[in-house]
Amino acid sequence: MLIHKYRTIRSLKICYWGPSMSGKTFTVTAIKVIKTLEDPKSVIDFVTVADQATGRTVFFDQAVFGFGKKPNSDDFLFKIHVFTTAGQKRLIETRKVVLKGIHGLVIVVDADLNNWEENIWSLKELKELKGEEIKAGKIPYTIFVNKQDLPWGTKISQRHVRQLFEAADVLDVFPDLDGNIFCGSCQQAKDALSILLKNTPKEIILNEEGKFKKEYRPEAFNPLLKSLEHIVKLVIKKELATTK
Ligand SMILES: Nc1nc2c(ncn2[C@@H]2O[C@H](COP(=O)(O)OP(=O)(O)OP(=O)(O)O)[C@@H](O)[C@H]2O)c(=O)[nH]1
Ligand SMILES: [Mg+2]
Repeated sequence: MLIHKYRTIRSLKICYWGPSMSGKTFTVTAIKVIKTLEDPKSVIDFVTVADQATGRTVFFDQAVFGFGKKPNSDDFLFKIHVFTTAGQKRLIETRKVVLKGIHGLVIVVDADLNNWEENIWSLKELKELKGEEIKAGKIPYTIFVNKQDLPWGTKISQRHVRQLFEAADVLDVFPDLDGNIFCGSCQQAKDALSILLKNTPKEIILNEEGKFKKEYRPEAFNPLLKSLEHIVKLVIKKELATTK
């Protein structure tokens, strides 16, 4: 019975939403890199469409990850299609396309206090486009506050998130902040991994199958991975409840 239910929700679409330069592409790329090292089969596809000169996303990035290993098999129960939106204001039409049919959202906040207004604008636009569905509980969400490597006093940290959502006048749409906020830095994750790979002999960090041992995963990756895993779990829970 459970297997049957799972079959009905095999593909999930998760969208990373946030202002330009908040780190959506960087976050999904970092997740792809660590997954490729730890379990290459869990990375089914990865495409990024960026402007050559600026590196900014012009349409979307897409990654497809396997999630939930079937017992005694290399197959996964779910295919997670992860999309990032193009954050530049002028690209609203592409964002509307990417938002179509999403099952869940990871809202990326740019922790740089200089970008407070950009965050507000991005949250307001999300409310305008998907507010009703989110409010009705049809689209679960998690919040990833990136760039926590910025110095204290210049950044938005966990305790400021409610203030930000209040300032954007979106608390009616996102009442459940507690437990859904993950703070991290993809820059720190990248730097920590580079140092580890450079300084540690391969025979220590790789297992006999040539896979990166999870116990060596730099801690900085955890908030990135947890914000995605948490949204996937929320979506599966919701889908199971509605297919009963
Ligand atoms: N200090 C710091 N900078 C970061 C971090 N993550 C991203 N950045 C910076 O932000 C830039 C933009 O990151 P992207 O991932 O391309 O941003 P994006 O949200 O995909 O932007 P769009 O594609 O325009 O919507 C990067 O080149 C970094 O310079 C971080 O954790 N810390
Ligand atoms: Mg991008």
